[in-house]
Amino acid sequence: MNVLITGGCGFIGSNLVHHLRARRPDWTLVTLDKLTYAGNLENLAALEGDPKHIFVRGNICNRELIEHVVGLYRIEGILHLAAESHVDRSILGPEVFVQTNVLGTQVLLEVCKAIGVRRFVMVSTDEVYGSLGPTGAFTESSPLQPSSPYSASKAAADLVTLAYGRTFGLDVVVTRCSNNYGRYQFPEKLIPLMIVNALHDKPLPVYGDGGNVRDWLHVEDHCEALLGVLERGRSGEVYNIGGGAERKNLELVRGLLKLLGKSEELIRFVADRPGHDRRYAIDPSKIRKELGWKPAHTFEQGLAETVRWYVDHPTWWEHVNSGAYREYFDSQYRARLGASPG
Ligand code: NAD
Ligand code: TDX
Repeated sequence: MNVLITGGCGFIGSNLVHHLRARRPDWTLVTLDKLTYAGNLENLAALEGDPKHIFVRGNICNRELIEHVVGLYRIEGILHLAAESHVDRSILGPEVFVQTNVLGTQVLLEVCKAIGVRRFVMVSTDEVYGSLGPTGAFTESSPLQPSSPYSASKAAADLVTLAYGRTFGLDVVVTRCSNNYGRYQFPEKLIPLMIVNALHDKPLPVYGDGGNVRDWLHVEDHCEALLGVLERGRSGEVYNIGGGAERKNLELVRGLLKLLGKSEELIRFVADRPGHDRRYAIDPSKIRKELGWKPAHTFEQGLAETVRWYVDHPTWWEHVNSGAYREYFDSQYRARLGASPG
């Protein structure tokens, strides 16, 4: 099978490329990525010289390019992960989120329609469902109530995808997963940011009271689920993918400090994220029942391995600890600290 992975130099995308290479060695994999601040070609360095892996630098909004790539490599399946993915950035500047996440997805769907790609998998997020109270979990039929410009753009892309299935008969599937963790995650997201800051004895900014809950999914488990959906998911369906590991942010940050042997005095409570969803939890019964998928990693073991990976690979992330990135993180931190009620 010839598969196009959009966003294949990002966190989940690059883990997915490696996962597919190991699980389906006879497939031809084409990675298409714009290489924004979040994309890193180094993540795929191990595939250099692999005749069955092709890298194309490009923007999913460029229809001519996408048409050329899909035609040239006779693409049969698309795993669509390219996106602007950080909620805080979507609050600072929503425009590019609509451009890439909504319009870019529609360009890909148009090309699938024009050229006849066999299957399109839209990788979405549980954030499209909004926020939960203290109990319950999102199912595939939970209403869409996105809170941030990021999650609204993902919800829009999901709906456009499903509409192309219904209206034009395209074979589309949408997946909605919970928070991923693992190697290659850009250190603006909670887990890697806290690790990098703690390693430099910098403050760890916890938003609000730290009581927000996320349901953590190991990126390898997510990749295995995506392979199952690509091969066996039912057309026109939505599949929720969750790790079954709900943790309060503060509890998680304390756990990270313990693993790193650092003091809890590094924790700083800062102003909350506007529109901050209180709790996410996924009911993964559908994908379990239909595709036999379940997570293979426990959170404790997966987190310890992730911490070890960041400790062992400072060259992968140290560029974010200086220059423009560090200035951005520090200015965000100062702004939140200044706005904090406590
Ligand atoms: P990421 O930010 O690490 O990677 C995104 C990749 O997309 C980067 O390599 C970037 O260069 C590329 N990209 C951005 N704009 C592009 C464009 N216009 N054209 C081509 N490439 C472009 O994101 P991630 O965390 O790996 O997330 C991957 C996907 O999974 C996203 O669609 C995201 O919404 C979704 N998702 C992520 C999580 C999570 O916990 N990280 C959870 C649920 C869903
Ligand atoms: O410095 C921080 N302090 C803090 O308390 C950061 C960066 C985050 N947080 C909190 C906010 C959230 O409650 O930690 C939680 C996780 O935050 P993020 O890592 O920014 O992830 P989240 O907003 O939950 O979104 C992630 O999961 C769903 C991904 O970034 C999305 O792409 C995905 O769709």
